[in-house]
Amino acid sequence: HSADAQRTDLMTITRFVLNEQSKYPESRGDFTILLSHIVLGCKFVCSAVNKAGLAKLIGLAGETNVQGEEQKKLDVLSNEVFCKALISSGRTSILVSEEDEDAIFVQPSLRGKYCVVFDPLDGSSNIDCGVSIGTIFGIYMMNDNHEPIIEDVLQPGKNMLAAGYCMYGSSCTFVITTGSGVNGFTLDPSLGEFILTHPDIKIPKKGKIYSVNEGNAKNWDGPTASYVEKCKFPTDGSPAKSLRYIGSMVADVHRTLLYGGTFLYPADKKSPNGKLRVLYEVFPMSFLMEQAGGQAFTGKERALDLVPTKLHERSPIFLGSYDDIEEIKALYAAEEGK
Ligand code: P6P
Repeated sequence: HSADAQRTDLMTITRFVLNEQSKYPESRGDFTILLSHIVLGCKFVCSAVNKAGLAKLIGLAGETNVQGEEQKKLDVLSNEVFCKALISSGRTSILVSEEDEDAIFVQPSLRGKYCVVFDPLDGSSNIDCGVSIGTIFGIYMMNDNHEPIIEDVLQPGKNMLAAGYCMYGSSCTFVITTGSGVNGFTLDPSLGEFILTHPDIKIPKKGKIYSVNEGNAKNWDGPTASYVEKCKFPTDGSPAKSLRYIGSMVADVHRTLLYGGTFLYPADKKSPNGKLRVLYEVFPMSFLMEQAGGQAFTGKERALDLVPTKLHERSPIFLGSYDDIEEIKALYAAEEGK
């Protein structure tokens, strides 16, 4: 391609998804319509997050704004935007949000064949210091056209049709899998379009980075403690690994996907199931990792094989480069064998 040709051959997320859809002639475009509503939600949240800092300056966020209206907290606002966007798409029947204790059952006139699980603004405690945060989502097909019930959402992660995240950082990056690889798009604010910037992302087979909150070290179990020890004091003469921990899952996972290595939120004595939620944090990130050639492990089993029994249940998670996760699995297997 000449530079001009590349510049004019803009692969937008809309074109990309339509190309995907054309692979399924029988498709009626429902998924494409659903995804376009998710993308719209991300564009809105991106704009709101970028203004949050300014809003703080002019007294908008958290207090009453110049019009005397109560400024909504960003995570509440994001949740409302995604719920409205998903319901109005007419392609969903059940929504599960990190912000809502109960599932949302869409009114019959707007029901569609998908269930969407999402964290509208993961890591929102980091907003005020400008650390990257993100939206995480997963999409299931309804079991069949009966009256929607909660069991339609309590499916193992391996049943997910699609998963992704949108990271609100120095740029707005949308990463998605629909089961045939992982692709990354960057928002061009001048066009208001997500442009394909990271085609067919593959995670390095091994990495030089580990990512975990070392502050929990005193509560870790044996295998986790042994793995982290090996990262810091390798016994095979290899160089020690670097620790990178942002404390915002989308940012830590995005770095792991692009640079390789591992991201861990292990179980510990205080939280036997770790901290991260199965449906809208563990499953989507595990699906992406496997599609990029990596692995995702709970300490007991492949993360996507887990069958959730409650909407907001948690699970320990070890995800990242294929070979690095093999090491962790071996440490847990040895522990089992004792
Ligand atoms: P800790 C943010 O609150 C979050 O849910 C994830 O985004 C992040 O990976 C994790 O919690 C950080 O938890 O206990 O290390 O502060």
